[in-house]
Amino acid sequence: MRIVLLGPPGAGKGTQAVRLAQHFDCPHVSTGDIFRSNVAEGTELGQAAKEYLDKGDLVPDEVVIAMVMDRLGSPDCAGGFLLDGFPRTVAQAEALDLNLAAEETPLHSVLCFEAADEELFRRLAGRSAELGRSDDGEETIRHRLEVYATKTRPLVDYYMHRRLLSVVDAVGHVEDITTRILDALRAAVARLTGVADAVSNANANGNGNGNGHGNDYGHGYTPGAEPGTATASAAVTVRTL
Ligand code: B4P
Repeated sequence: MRIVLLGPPGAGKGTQAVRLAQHFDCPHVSTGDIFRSNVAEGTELGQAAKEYLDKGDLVPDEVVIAMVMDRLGSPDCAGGFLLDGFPRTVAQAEALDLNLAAEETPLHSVLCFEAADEELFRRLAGRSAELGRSDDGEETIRHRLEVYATKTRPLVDYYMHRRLLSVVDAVGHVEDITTRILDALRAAVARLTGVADAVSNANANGNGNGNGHGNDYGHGYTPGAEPGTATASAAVTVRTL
């Protein structure tokens, strides 16, 4: 599957992504992890990203977009991927849409993790004590939550409008949250199957769209979707854990 994990810092995207990548046997593409390993190795990318990470700011779009598009072009992503922490801005989401539409490999689902700010603070304080991450200090966490609200939260509407969004209650035992996610993915696949069935019925009934090009559905597009937004067909199954 091609899945995006969205949510505020500390919502557990990374925690769940590891489990889901194992479940679906697909690559886990975490922009945060890529930046942190580049910082640790002292690469040019790491040097460019470090000041943003330390302040809790987003790394500039052009840097992140080029990095992720390059990663998604790798052969191991051809069969699906889990994007953890990307996109984080509308510009990143638009770049992703364009890239996937060009490849006719649209997203299957976007999962938005939700948890109250107090819970996020508590978790990130715990992570700070455990891992000593440079962006888990109290002031930085506060700033990252503001950045999420202004820059990333608009993606909820963006993906809802494209009928790709499922909201996941991210509070509870890690295993229970994974179960919720798999349920949400099953529902998303069922929705896509419904779209695919409706399309084949419409084609069988000769219900073209009258534009002289036949029905665009066959190219993975659906009415009401934004230009350049492809809709995944549902050749996907979601097993129970
Ligand atoms: P990320 O690495 O994406 O990290 P995150 O949002 O802080 O955490 P996540 O939600 O993955 O939480 P986790 O599972 O670790 O981003 C770091 C920085 O990188 C950004 O601030 C930015 O500077 C930069 N960046 C990344 N992507 C970018 C982009 N696209 N554009 C620009 N800049 C970008 O969980 C947190 C803690 O909670 C852990 O300690 C975990 O053990 C605990 N936890 C998880 N699930 C739990 C549960 N159910 N109950 C209790 N605790 C739980």
